[in-house]
Amino acid sequence: MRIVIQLKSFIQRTGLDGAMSWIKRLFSREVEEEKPEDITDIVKKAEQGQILEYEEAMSFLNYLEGQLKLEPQLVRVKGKVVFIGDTHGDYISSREVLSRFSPDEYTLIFLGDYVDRGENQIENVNFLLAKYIKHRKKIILLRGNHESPVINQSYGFMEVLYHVYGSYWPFLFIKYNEVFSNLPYAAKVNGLLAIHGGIAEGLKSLKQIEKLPKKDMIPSNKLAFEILWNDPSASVEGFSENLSRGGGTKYYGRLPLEAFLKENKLKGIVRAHEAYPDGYTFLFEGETGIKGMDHLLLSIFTCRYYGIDPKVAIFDKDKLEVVSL
Ligand SMILES: [Mn+2]
Repeated sequence: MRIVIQLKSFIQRTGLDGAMSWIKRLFSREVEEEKPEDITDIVKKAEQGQILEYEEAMSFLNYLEGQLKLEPQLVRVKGKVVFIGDTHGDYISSREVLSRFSPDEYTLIFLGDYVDRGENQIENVNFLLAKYIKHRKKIILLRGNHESPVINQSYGFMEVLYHVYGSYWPFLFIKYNEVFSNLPYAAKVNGLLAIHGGIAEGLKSLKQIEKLPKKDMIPSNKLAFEILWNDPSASVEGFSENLSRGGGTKYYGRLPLEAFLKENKLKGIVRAHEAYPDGYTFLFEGETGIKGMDHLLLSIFTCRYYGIDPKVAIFDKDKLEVVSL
């Protein structure tokens, strides 16, 4: 409305030609303002493991937030994949994954928990986010339970931001968590479902995952919360409260997992979230039709900070192989 009034007074004062050149100037200015910032150099820095300046980190994260908002909550993948478990600031393992498994050949599905605990949390998460920007569709970063401000305020990440960015830390803490709250919850590849913790009580169909809200920071959605937190257990039948983790987290047994797989025509589930001594474990013996996987569930861990030999799983068509990193 304001523009219309200004335009009328321009036409009265300068005639139509003057008004037209004013409109052109107005539009060229608006186009210029909306032009996205060139973050190529920032992405390169992040890829090389260099710590970003505050302004650079903000541009990087704003760009990522815009992109991740558009990702579906359940990503569908085809072809050869590598599953990578928790990395928790283990920048060495993340680099090793990218140097051994080229995104030109494999889709790399990271199962969440990029920050907290480890020595290089900012380097690790920025490196993975930079690779996500560079190899769109071939690097999938799922959300873990540590991609939440409720958790990463207490397990290291918030403190690291404070040490590196001083008084600017709160802005980055919020921005990182806004980015995290837009990460997808699951990926489906050739009959396998990749997800950080596992199935949730009340989760019957993949459609429910697709419909989970974006930007749920805590998350407050019950299904989303359990997907990120729950653990499998051979000693429970259905679901039972997980007293060692607490806070409403649960164990899920064979029966609900079998029902979920059958309902959704899935062969099995690949998840992370637990640090097994060998870096992986199979649970719930059963027929999957996949060579190398005679159990319904694989749990994988890819962080070397627990005295663990980090593992990844390579999955190609009907064959799965767990290898040391
Ligand atoms: Mn976890």
